[in-house]
Amino acid sequence: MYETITYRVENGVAWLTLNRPDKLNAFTAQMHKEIQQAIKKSTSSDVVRVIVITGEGRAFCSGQDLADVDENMNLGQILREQYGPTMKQIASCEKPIIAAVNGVSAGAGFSLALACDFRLVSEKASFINAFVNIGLIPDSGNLYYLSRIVGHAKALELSVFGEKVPAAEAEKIGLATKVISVEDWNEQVTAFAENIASRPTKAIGLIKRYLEASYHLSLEEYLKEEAEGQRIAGLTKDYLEGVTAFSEKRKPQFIGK
Ligand code: T3D
Repeated sequence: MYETITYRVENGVAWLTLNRPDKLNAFTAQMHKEIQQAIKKSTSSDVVRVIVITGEGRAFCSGQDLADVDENMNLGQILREQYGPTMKQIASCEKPIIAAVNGVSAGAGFSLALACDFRLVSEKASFINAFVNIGLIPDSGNLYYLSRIVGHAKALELSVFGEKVPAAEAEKIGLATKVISVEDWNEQVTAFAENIASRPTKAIGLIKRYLEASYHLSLEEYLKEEAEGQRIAGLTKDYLEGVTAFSEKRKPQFIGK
């Protein structure tokens, strides 16, 4: 069904793997379509409670396939028609999304990792804000997320120099949620994803929504929105289970509804 990604669901986790290893999983128009389809499918699924995006082979994603640029399109059009919709879909997805950064993550591949909610980083992975190395500006929401994650000064430095940030440095500056050794990679990524899948999915979606909203609203507007969010969370089965489990002094069994 897919040409440029693979997709499978196991134990509440949707595994979306970018699958163009010969090109270090560079983005093509087709890959954007397939990522968008897979996220849409995961969002509407009753069983998926977390999405993991990772890469096949030695890379996470090397950004735009530099051989797949249609010369009749300007770069703004490519961003508007391909990257923008992918990034917006990740941002608005009310299920948590983990970037399992298995190898190099460059250009828009870096932006993809930044747009996700968590970044699990292999000790052999690295990040490169490569845009400037070919005379472009960081795109696909890169500066928007990068400055929020590492701060203005570091975001500027990484973007102007376009140098490799190894995993250990990524952890130090807050880019990596966690750095994982190569030997423990599969086991620890799966354990992290399944841990998140066992949490109250609706509440996590609302946390994502309101954290993002907090950047754009006045406190007054925000508190109004937040009250609506809590009203919705208070109607979930997981809220009832959380409160019941607390009073019964046991661990809650959340079902994501
Ligand atoms: O449409 C638009 O342009 C607007 C949107 C822009 C968004 C962007 O993402 S712009 C930034 C695009 N990405 C880059 O500039 C990164 C290019 N790649 C690299 O700098 C390096 O490949 C890496 C640092 C990522 C990895 O280096 P290394 O030495 O480990 O691997 P390599 O030998 O350079 O690459 C291995 C193969 O993958 C090679 O193919 P070959 O020679 O074995 O047939 C290389 O050409 C291919 N490859 C790597 N990145 C891309 C790519 N092919 C197409 N597009 C790529 N982005």
